[in-house]
Amino acid sequence: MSENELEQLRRRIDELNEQILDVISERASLVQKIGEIKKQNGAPPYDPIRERAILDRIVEKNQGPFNTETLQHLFKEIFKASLNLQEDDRRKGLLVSRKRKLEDTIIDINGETIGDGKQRLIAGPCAVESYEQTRSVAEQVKKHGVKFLRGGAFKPRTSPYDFQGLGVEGLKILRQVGDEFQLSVISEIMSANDLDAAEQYIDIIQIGARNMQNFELLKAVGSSNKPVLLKRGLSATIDEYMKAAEYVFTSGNENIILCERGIRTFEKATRNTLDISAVPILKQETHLPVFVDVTHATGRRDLLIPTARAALAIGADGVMVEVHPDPSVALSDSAQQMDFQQFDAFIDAIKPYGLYTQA
Ligand SMILES: [Mn+2]
Repeated sequence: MSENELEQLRRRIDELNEQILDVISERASLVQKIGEIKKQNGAPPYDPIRERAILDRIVEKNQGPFNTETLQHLFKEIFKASLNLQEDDRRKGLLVSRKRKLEDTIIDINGETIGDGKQRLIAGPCAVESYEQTRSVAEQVKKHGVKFLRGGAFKPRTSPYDFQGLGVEGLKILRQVGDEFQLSVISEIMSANDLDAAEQYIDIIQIGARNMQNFELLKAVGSSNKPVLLKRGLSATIDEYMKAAEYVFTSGNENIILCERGIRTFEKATRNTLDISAVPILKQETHLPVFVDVTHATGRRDLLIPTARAALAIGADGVMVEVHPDPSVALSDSAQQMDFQQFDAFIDAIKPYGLYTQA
């Protein structure tokens, strides 16, 4: 074979590569168009029966030199890449996506706003244990110009033998104390059966990490007119988290606050691993406000100040922490709740980092 002939063959290969590029690009555009039509018809992007038929046709037409397996593999890769394009398009299509709404969602709760650039605090005991306990925490929260009081009434506990919360009685206590101190109150529900009571007594309904993919519950709170604070699941990816929020949104409730609360990793130095980069990612990918629950993310009192500062610095719309009059005897999360003195120091330490409070 002469040098000249080799050059010629190589030029031909270059031409063919360009043709292959043109052809697979055209194919990809067609797949995108098909994806659009399927979306309008509510059909799933992946159609295994059609894919099998296409592969069979290719095998039939094959005259070598590739064997069937190699050819099928090559085409499967092209199919996969095209399908990924459709998935990307669908993700951009989520109603919670920034691509669908450029402006930030701002949520008005009794005249206080969340998501408008002011960085807020939600504070309160892990669990509502009694009227006196909740009232004493509310007094501290109020003292610091914080407007949102949290408190668990239905507690999702790892062990069934642990304190399960006061239930509806706890919600009533929160309401009473909230009214007394003009605070908006937030509490978790774990079942759609408790939605009526929640709507009656609280201002923001929390969906906990363990229920992030409880789709029936998401749909139920999606039909409520109360704002929802949706915590990220223990092992949820950002994509899964966004889709969970989409359930609430498409059920009719657009007032959703996202809350990063740490994810499960191999690390044992903290209770969970705070995924701090999730905050700017969620702010970019969605138009929803994003909070950081530093108490559950770390499980460590000594890390509350640095992680809260990090959350504010990275652009979170707010921080959530737990405060208890006497954490050592708290019925839940006693290792990470702050006492009142620690809460004073916490507020002083994070105020210079942008925390918004009212005099
Ligand atoms: Mn807790």
